[in-house]
Order: sequence, then structure tokens, then C-alpha cells
Amino acid sequence: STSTEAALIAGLPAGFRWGVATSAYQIEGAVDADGRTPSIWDTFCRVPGAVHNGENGDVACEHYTRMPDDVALIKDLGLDTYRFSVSWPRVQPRGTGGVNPAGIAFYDRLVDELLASGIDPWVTLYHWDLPQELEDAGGWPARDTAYRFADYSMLVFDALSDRVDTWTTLNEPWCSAMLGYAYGAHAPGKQDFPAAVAAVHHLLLGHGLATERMREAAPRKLDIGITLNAATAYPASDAEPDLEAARRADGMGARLYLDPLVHGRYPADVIADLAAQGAELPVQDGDLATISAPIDVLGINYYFSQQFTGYAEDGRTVGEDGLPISRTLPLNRPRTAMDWEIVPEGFTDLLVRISRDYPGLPMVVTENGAAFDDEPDENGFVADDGRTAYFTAHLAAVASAIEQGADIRGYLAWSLLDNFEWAYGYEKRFGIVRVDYGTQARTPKQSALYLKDLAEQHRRR
Ligand code: GBH
Repeated sequence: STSTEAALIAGLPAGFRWGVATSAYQIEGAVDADGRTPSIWDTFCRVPGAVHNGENGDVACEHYTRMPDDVALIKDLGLDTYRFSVSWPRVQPRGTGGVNPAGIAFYDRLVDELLASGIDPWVTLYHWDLPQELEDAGGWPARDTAYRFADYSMLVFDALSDRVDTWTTLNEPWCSAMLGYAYGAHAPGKQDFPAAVAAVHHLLLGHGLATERMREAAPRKLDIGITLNAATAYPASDAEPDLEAARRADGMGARLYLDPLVHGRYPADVIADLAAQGAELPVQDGDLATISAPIDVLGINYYFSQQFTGYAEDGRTVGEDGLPISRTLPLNRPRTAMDWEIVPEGFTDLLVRISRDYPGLPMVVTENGAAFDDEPDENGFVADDGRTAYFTAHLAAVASAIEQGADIRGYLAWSLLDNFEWAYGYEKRFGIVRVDYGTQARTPKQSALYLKDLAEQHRRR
């Protein structure tokens, strides 16, 4: 870590939160326990070729039964905030109807365990595990799913809002819509661009409906928000086609979500780009007022940024489909095990830009982290220098954005545990704690001890 980075991190403001994040399907296992039904991920994992090595979340990190030990781990690391997600098919197995008492009981115990350990519980209501029955009824491309999500949200809210202060509706709606319904890389594995665009709108509508209802029912002042994945889209040059490619990427990746959430309108240029691809946002009267229901906090998940060009390799700017070319060009940076380039300044640029274009909205880093392939020593310890350096550079990037005026309240590392990395299965490890999947032994990595140390130093100032 350079002295500049260390100085920036040392300057993080008082009250800045230090935490760690997970999601239900990636760690819980116990997929048949206590009345849980299949989600779209249980189904998708069974599609040949969908997930690396044909793996699935049946066992994962056995967090469902090891939860008290995992909470103790967070406490030992001295972190003050834990962001977890609630599994919809545990709480409301058919996607409709009343609460499943045995399912919600797990989260009830988790919240109590966290509070007893001095850790703030942050609930994410949806991290990609739609009940399969709702997918069979049309999934996110169907408007009804937005209303189902709001109903489900209230079941969780009614059970936990006496103790939980921070609520996130959706994790990364871009991923649910685009990876799930356009690219087929995530559940439910569809490749239908117009359906994916309808899903974008219905995810945002579901967020708005849930936000309005939680606000209405809030027993006291709560923080309600949403988490988006975002990045900086750099143009490869100042040439018009490159600027245009970067504009399009930023429109689809960031503004398509931020503009309706904050300003109550979809961006006109993105609407036009979608129309050129035969897709349309199925907006009805009043939807945008619902989607822009005020939020208290915006969660940002950041992993890397990319550079875009509007030129094909042969120099053309229009493809065979008649659409403008837009493709990524490497920035020639070191890469993580995901093959993602390490671009910390893209994080600073993103946070500063959001704070300027969407002022008055406090932000929290709800995920940031990296996969690396380091092997453990004979004690299970992983000296993960690459991950430690990644955290240093990205914490410094956050501090630098704060110095430039961005209002960022905390930083949650992804992830507490090595876990089920979606289509990559268990091969890619994002944990600050090593999981031996043979024994389920947990061993904090060097990066966990590093974050523990930073949080401790920060608290002492
Ligand atoms: C997060 O998604 C998830 O919330 C978390 O569950 C997951 O484990 C973690 O990341 C690590 O993957 O090249 O077209 O995909 C982040 C997903 C990956 C979305 C990078 C944006 C870049 C555009 N992000 N992706 S693309």
C-alpha cells in the first residue's frame, strides 16, 4: 500500500461504517429446509452447462445451520455492519400468500444474533432468488411480479422492522434483467432483449411499490434504498463514435436506473437506443412517481470499469444489424481471477459523478471486492496480497471521492465468505474468510485481518 493510499484511508470521516456483505443463495444451503421451495437459481443450476462444473447452492457454506458461528466471525473481525439478503422462497414459498413462519424464523434469529453482537443488520430483500412459481407465471417481464415483490417485502418488513433500520429493496436490477433475461448468463437463462427491458421497468416498479409501503408502515425513521451495480464507461478516445459508445454503455448500465429513481423520468437517449433495438419500457400512468418515491440511501456495488469504442476492428461504426458498434477495449491493467481489470480510479470517478448528477443522496458502498486464486497454507491461512491491495486501492478511491464532495457513509466488503459465485460456481473465491468446502472450516484471510485493523484504527481516532 502506498503512503498516499494510507493517508487517504486514514482521512475517512468519523462515523464511516465498516462492514461485509453476503447473499442468501450464495451462502445458506439447506435449500429444502423448513418449507423453502425452489427459486429460479435452483432451477437454473440444473440446466446442463449453465453453471461451472454443474455446481449449485444446495449446500453452499451451510450458513443456514452455522449462522451463529458466522456472526461470531464478523464480531471477531470488529466490523460494525452486516448486509445479508432474505430468501424469498423461504419466507413466502409460493411467491404469494402468507408468511412461512419457519422460514422467517431464521432471519429473526439472525437479526437477534447480530444485535446481541453489536453488529448493525442491513436487509436486502431481493438478491436474485425469485420463487420458481413466479417465474412460471411470467417472471420479471410480467408486471404482476412487481406487486408480488411489494407484498413479499411487507412480510419481511412486518417481521423485522422493529429491529432493522436499513432496508434495501433490490440488489443490482441490471443483473436480474440483463444477465437473466437478455444474455442468459444468470437465472432464468432467457435471451430475449425486449423481455429484459420489460423486466427493468418491473424491477424498478417493484422497488417503488415496496419503498412506498415500507415508508408508510415504518415504526420510526428508517433508511430505505436500493443497490445498483455501476461503473465508469470511459470512451477510448475523443472521436465521436467512441464518445457515443461510452454514452450508450453508461445509459444502459447506470442512467436507465438512476434517472427514474432520482428524477422520475427515463433518459430520452436510452429510450431511443432501446427503440432502435425493438424494445420499450412498459410504463403506465403513475409508475414513474412510484419509482421515484424518495429513498434515504443509494447502495453502490463496484468491481471494475471499462473503456468503450464505437469502431469495429475493421474501422466500421455500424454493425451488420444496422446498430452502432459498441465494444470494450482493454485498459491493459492487472486483472483479478474473474479476468476483470483493476480500475480503482473508475470508482472515484463514478462516485463523484453520481454525487454531482444526483445530488443530496447519501451513498454507501454495499459491495466491493475481488476474486483471486491464492492457495491456503497447511493451516488454511491465505496470504491474499492481491485482495488486500485491491481493498487498499478501492478504499483510497472512496476516500478520494469523499474529499471531492461525495457523501459516502460506509464500505461493505464483498464477501464475508468464499461462496457460490453464480455461474462461476465455487471456483471463484471472493471471501475475506476462506471456506474449505470439504470440512466447512472458516479461516480469516490476510485481507480480513487487514480490514479488521483498518476499522479498529478508524474507531480509535
Ligand atoms: C455482484 O454482482 C453480486 O451482487 C454478487 O452476488 C456477486 O457475488 C459479486 O458481484 C461478484 O461477482 O461484463 O457485462 O457483466 C456484480 C456483477 C459483474 C455486474 C460485472 C456488471 C460488468 C458488466 N457485475 N458486470 S458485464
